[in-house]
Amino acid sequence: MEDKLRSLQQEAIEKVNEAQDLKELNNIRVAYLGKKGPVTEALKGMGKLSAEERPKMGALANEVRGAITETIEAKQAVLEKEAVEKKLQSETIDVTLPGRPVKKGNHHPLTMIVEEIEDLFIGMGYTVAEGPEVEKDYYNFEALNLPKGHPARDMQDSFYITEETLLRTHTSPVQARTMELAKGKGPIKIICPGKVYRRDTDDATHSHQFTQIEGLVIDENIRMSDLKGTLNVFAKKMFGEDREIRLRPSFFPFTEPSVEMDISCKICGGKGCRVCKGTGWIEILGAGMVHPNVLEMAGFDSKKYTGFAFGMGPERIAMLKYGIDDIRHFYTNDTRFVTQFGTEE
Ligand code: 2NL
Repeated sequence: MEDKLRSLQQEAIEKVNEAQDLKELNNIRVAYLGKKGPVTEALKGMGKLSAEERPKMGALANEVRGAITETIEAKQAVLEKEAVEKKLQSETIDVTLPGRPVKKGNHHPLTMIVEEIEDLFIGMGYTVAEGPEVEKDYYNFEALNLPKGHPARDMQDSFYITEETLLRTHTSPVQARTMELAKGKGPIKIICPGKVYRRDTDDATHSHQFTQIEGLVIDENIRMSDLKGTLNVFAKKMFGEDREIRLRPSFFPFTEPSVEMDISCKICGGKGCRVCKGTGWIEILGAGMVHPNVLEMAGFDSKKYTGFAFGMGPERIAMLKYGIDDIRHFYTNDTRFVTQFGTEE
């Protein structure tokens, strides 16, 4: 029995020393020291021994058990340390590695143009006003000197929802609402950006939904020269200090007199080219002095107050500024198009 216990001890210690991981070590512990293991079995068989041998063998069995346990504990400490080190190694983060690039989004070119125009007018003391896209016939047409039956409000050109409501065809109703809220008291100095809708067949230069920016100034003694000065500042800030402007007579139902503003063509310097269709000038916006009927309908005394208004299409301005040849690019959401214009976040 003594030999058996000694060889068990040696065998167990050898196996413990060869153990590769904690799981294997635990298996060895169960195999040698567990309830059904050989050491326990040997202790159970002590009953058969003589009275002198029993304490000797008992002490030996305890010594063997103690030696195996000690070796297992020592090995366990080593393996645990190894396991922690291995984990630390595998989870190490190399902070010197270059990061994965984060794809930055960028503003839509139309948003950029609209914000640029807004900022320009905010800089001249205007505030931004917004209003509903589903609009009353009254604010979209009637209040703007376009009574029922007027040719410019042809049913064919607008998206009517009911007889009295439609998708706004311009942002002017925002201005009509602002004037009404002012209850006949100036000044008003606003810029109105937003989506508008027309029943048009989409092609390179037409869209059934597009953007408009209109401006309105009402006060005592507002004159045509104020309009011209304002538009001149706008044109130069937007298109370059070397641009010239010219005003041509035009017609809008809500302004009298009405004008259209051109800027000198940057491409050819005024000599005439494809972009300006040989004229040396490019049309940018429409404007005029607010029609007395429009002022009166909104509750302003047209003898005391005068005003000017202007309207432009940001798509057209973006197309000119960035050389875009098809208005549909703005709405097809192709990121190859959108990402070409600056990289603001
Ligand atoms: C254009 C021309 C224009 C206006 C818009 C306006 C608004 C009120 C009163 C008077 Cl409430 N006028 N807006 C005036 C002249 C021209 O737009 O070609 N837009 C793209």
